[in-house]
Amino acid sequence: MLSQLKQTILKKIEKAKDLKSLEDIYRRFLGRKGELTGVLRSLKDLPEKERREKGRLANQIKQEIEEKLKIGRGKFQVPSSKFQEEWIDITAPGLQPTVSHLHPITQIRQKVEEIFQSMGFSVVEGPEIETEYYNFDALNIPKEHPARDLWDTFWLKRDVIATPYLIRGKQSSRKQLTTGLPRGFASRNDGKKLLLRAHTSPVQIRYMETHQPPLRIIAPGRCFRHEATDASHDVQFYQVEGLMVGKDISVANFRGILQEFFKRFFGPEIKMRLRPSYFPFVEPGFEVDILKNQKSKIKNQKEGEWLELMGAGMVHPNVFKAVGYNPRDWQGFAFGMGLDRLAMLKYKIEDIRLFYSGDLRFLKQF
Ligand code: FA5
Repeated sequence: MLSQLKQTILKKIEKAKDLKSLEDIYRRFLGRKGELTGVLRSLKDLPEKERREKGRLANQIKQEIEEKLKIGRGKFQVPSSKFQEEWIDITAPGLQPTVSHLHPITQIRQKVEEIFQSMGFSVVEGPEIETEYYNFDALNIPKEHPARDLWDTFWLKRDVIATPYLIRGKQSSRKQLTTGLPRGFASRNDGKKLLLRAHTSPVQIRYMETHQPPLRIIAPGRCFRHEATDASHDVQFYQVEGLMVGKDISVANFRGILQEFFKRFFGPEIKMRLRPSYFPFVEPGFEVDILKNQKSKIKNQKEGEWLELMGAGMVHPNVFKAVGYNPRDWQGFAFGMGLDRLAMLKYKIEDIRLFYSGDLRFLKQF
């Protein structure tokens, strides 16, 4: 009778489809009023010999059934992998959040600012949306001047300048130049056409209009040009304008300051050269090239080749006249350095377009 009961229970366990049916089986046979429990309870009324034999058998069956129920429950319970997935070790150390970092061009700009600030230059900023006057006319590039082609840019339809005109002092404390116009508007919108500035040279004009010499500033910022892109040219890029005006500032001062800058930026091995060149807003004008001793990775550039880094020269008398300075009293130098090219030389980057690709595999290397 006992072994029959055992078979019945085992069959039911085998056929059970869920946890609930297993619990029903348990309650029906092993619960307080269960059939097997009843058998076990009735043992006490049997003679001793029979009680011992039946008792052992009934307990064995009980154990076996409990074991099978346990296995059965395991089958229907949530899979263990799911448990592992959802399991949280609250004692584990926290995950380090990903910390973003500055774009390589920003890092280069900060380094450049730091070096020039240590040489007494203030850092100023001008608007990216400029008027034709500041980008061209005031820089001695009147309409129809062929040099306008060199700085072909994007012309705008709307008559709004939304970029704030800021100046930063030696300690990098930002303050806005007093323009007489609400914050965010350039100091002079003379009704001429608007454009995206092709160079940072307009900041020279804006600064000199509101300050008296002697002065030394740098003006980093974004520039735009309507030209075909290649490995060293893009339609947007960064420049740092430099301007130093005084009673007797000469090309020798320019050379000395630049040499010091390059030495601190690249290291003592750096070689630079000045080449005569033409810009309407300087006289004489030159271009500055850099030679790196190390093997260059710039596309199409063989080892030991020069890379043009900046245009420069002595400020043209007409520029001084445009801002109300007497050219007989003052002289100075100005330069416009390509920040992207500086970064390319520093990090040995072969293509300027990588800076603007937004490719994290590239950007995470800096
Ligand atoms: C100028 O823009 C003059 N404003 C520089 C200047 C300032 C001359 C003050 C005299 C006095 P240029 O067009 O050569 O000059 O540009 C200067 C530098 O900007 C170049 O040497 C180069 O490093 C960088 N540059 C110019 N065009 C691009 C471009 N499309 N992509 C990346 N960098 C450029």
